[in-house]
Amino acid sequence: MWNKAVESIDRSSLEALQLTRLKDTLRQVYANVPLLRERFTQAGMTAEKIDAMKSVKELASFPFMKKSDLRDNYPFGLFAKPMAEVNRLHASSGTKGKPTVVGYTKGDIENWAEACARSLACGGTRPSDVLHNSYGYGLFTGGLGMHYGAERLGCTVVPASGGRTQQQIMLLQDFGARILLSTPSYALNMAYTMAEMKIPRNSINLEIGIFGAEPWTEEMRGQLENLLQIQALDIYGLSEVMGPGVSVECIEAKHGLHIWEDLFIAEIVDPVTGEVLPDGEEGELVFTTLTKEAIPVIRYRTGDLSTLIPEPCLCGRTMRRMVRVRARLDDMLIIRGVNLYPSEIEKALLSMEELAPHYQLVIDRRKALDTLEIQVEVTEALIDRWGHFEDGHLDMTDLTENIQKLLKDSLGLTADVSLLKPKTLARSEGKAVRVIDKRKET
Ligand code: DLL
Repeated sequence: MWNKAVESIDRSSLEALQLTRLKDTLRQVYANVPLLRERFTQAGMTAEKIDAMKSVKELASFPFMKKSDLRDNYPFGLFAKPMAEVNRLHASSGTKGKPTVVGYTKGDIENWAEACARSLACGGTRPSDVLHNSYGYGLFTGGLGMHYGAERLGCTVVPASGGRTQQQIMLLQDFGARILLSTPSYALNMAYTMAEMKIPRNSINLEIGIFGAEPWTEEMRGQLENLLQIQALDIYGLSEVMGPGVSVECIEAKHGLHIWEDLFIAEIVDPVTGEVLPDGEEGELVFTTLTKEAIPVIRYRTGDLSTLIPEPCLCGRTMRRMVRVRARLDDMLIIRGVNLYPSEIEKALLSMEELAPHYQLVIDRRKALDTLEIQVEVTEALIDRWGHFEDGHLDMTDLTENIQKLLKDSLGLTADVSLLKPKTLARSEGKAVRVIDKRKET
């Protein structure tokens, strides 16, 4: 463990630490962020009540924050520190309008590096490792956030960022990285590019991939572990709360992501009513930051679906875990009355050996009904076995019907399926675009 005293802290000491830090954060926000002071006051939360708080559970009486609060107060309206103390800005580009902007003081950058160093170590990274960082460098928090963490841990960092995949593979061979950081979809792109370049596996030294920044499934983990012959671990975070390093799987158990609860309080709430749900129930993840100075967030609704796991982990860390994020609430599809998330379709598609893990979901509207077309590539092996697409030799009717039957049986979903030749769909260089919603284009 990178910081054993904290990572294996007993729960009552942790709660005492959380309470002290929570009260400090609430006081800072109350004093310096007019919008939140007004909301606290409306909810009956005065400075005296904050001082008198006896348990972190009392956090449940505070109002939520949402992404729209950051957008509506663009760019710096929710900052709790003057710009002279803000050392760095990051932003995440939303699909519409202005991005959400976050700021970091010197202290925030220190704590973030600490959380990322801890996360990397938790995922099996050692100080002596060469670490290849393919998260994008720039306004996105992935590249720089993990970079500082890896340097803090003592690694030799290769700041590759996304793109120029063939060159990245050459660097993997030449510099001998043991650790790869990237989105799962970019790791998949790298794996396929390596196969196309006929790179022998023993010419690269990779052993571990720490993947996140987008939803992915256990089935995708299986694919990545097979293709790259590595252990693939899940890391989670979001810029509004800090960036990468909010939670991560441990290499020992690879089951649930440890949340750094000395830095963040996690709650799971009912997405509709906002009611706090008990551990073990699935709902929307909500985070409160405990050390952030430039832009602390109180009960920030992530829009991500997960479940908290309270049971102790075999790795010895006492911090609660969260189940891998199943989906973003915003990504829910409603197709002819069936509600489902892209990850459920991914799971079904990846269970068929004839299909490659490259797919896209196209949603449209015909005669007032939403339709879904699943475009998915078949494997090279299938083409080799059966002949060529272009020659019209390949009769895919059976396969298409099998996929449709699987989707109907497992998800109750009726969808059009288009089988594509290998390498038809654009490959991801960062966060994959899985859903094309044509309804929004008109
Ligand atoms: O994606 C931070 C990050 C960078 C995390 C690198 C992990 C690794 P944002 O761009 O603000 O920040 O996007 C945050 O991405 O609310 C989730 O919906 C999604 N997300 C992040 N990590 C995971 C994950 C970064 N491991 C949004 N599994 C979050 C599923 C994830 N979804």
